Amino acid sequence: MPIKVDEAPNGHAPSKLPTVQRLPSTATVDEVCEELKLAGGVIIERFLENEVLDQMEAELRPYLEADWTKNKEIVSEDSFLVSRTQRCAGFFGKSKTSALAFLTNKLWRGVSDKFMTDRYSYWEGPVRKTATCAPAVNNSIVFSVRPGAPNQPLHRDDIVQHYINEAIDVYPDLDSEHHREGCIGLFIAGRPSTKANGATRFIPGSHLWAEDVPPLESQAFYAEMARGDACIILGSAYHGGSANTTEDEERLLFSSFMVRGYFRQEENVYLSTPISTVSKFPKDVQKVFGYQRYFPHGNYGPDGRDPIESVEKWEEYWSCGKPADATVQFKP
Ligand SMILES: O=C(O)CCC(=O)C(=O)O
Ligand SMILES: [Fe+2]
Repeated sequence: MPIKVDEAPNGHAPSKLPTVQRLPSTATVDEVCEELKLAGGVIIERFLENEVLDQMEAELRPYLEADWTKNKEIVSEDSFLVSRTQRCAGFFGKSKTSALAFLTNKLWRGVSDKFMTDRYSYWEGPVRKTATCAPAVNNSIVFSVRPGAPNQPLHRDDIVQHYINEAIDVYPDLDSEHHREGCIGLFIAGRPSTKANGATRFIPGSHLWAEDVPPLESQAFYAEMARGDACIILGSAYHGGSANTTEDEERLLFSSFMVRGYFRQEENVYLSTPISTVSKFPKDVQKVFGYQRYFPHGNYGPDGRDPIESVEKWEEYWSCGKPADATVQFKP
């Protein structure tokens, strides 16, 4: 029997889901945070200027085109790593313009600080102490989603932090000692993002749901954006890239997440033990240092693969050399 508009087998009627707001880039940190607390996602119009986007694209296009030139189809067995999509992971290391555009943006830093700064109280002997932990960059990936790319399954990005969410009615006060969110993401449209060319879709209000509630396609809102608009989304909100049904449009999306700063090893082994030293260790020792993937989607290397495969090639990766056969034009 077809599902009526107001019914949903997961208990969240589409008509009762919150409305997603579009705010101007002059909105305050508090205004953006309020919308995120209500809907789990918000669109910010005219977030980046065309000149900055042009420069970001020029710096990153060669990396996107290199693999595409080698394999026009890029068929993926993994439905999460969508076919006909070229990704460039770690683009902050390859495009200084991009790193600074994201990480010096006061609105993004303000909002991500609000959601990701962790407050924690504990005993040290008889003394009750409180610590705060600032967020850190979780990832940076640019997606070039080509015609023919299918839907990415709806997912939460806090699966990477193995988060287990409980159902809540109202989002916690951001200055309290809560740990609701593992990460928060900023998607910037490098080209217009439409339902037809695969705009990110997400389920408004799903950031309040328990872990055992499955997402439904009928609940999704498509975050259509003009070039330069942005979408901020909580790690607990169900979302995914969508099918590109156009003949000739590329969906270009710059994406970066911030994570709670304690999702890492206590000692910064990557600074205390140079990679030139680690690369001479046996593979098993390299792995236990931290050069190994975990699932889902955790700790991938600079090319998106298991970092254990990259340790020996560290000089090649760290030089960030542009691929020699790269072209700078998008061709569908
Ligand atoms: O392609 C998109 O719009 C989003 C991609 C995404 O959510 C992911 O790869 O985790
Ligand atoms: Fe995602």
